[in-house]
Amino acid sequence: MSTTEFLNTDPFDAARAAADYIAEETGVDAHDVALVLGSGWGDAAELIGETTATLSADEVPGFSSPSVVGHVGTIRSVLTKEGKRALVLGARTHYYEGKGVRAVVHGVRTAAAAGCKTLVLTNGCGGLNENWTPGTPVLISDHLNLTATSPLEGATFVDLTDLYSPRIRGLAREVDPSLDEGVYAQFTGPHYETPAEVQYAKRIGADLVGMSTALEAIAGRHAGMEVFGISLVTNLAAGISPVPLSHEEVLEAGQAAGPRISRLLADIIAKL
Ligand code: 8IG
Repeated sequence: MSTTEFLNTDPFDAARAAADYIAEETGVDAHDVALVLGSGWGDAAELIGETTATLSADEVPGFSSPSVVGHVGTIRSVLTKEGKRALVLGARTHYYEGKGVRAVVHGVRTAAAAGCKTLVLTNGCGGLNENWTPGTPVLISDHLNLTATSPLEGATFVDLTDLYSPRIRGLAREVDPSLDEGVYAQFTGPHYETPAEVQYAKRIGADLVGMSTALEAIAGRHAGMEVFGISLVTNLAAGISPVPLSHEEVLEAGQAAGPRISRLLADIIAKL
């Protein structure tokens, strides 16, 4: 499906086509839970279960290869110990890629069309709380959509109260009671914020700043899925730390967090 074809197709028909392709190729008629892997979370799905099928994202209708190096462009079907089918989307389309909001939420709509009742959104982001050293996972309690757009079109008045499932956040805290929560602000990117923008975000209630998740969460709620979001703070947001963080430190912190966030994700999914 070309970009033009995709844009001329009803987004839910496009999602149906992708879901049918996934069912055919994985041999799994219906998946239960979808997992979107963001920066730093690429290896975190390894403990969830046994991968039974791996598709290259660009072979699935409406998907395209990720433009960010380090983002994994695969769609996997994973069988958990509990017998649940997880659809692991390693390829997220970001708003800053300029492919439009429909492309951004195509994976989420495909997951819903594939039968998923639960949507787990992960991301790497900047933190506004100085206690959150790079490598700290934080539960998303709510969001500020600063993209000035919506994945919903027309008079689609969807309620977003409790968008980030209090039930699943509770399960996550059963796994790790030390987990903090925060409000995630989605900026469009691809540039990072200025220190003034970070202060603005702080004053309007943000704890985390990133370039994904909010639009996907809205589409997930609209599609009827229970949404869970978890961020990996990979850096302090611009101007929060007196010393500019070195990219090396950030990568190291992300690496060091690997085993913890992998275990965490697998344990949360086991409890769903
Ligand atoms: I990793 O500091 C990562 N992604 N907007 N700001 C925004 N996105 C991010 C940041 C950050 N760090």
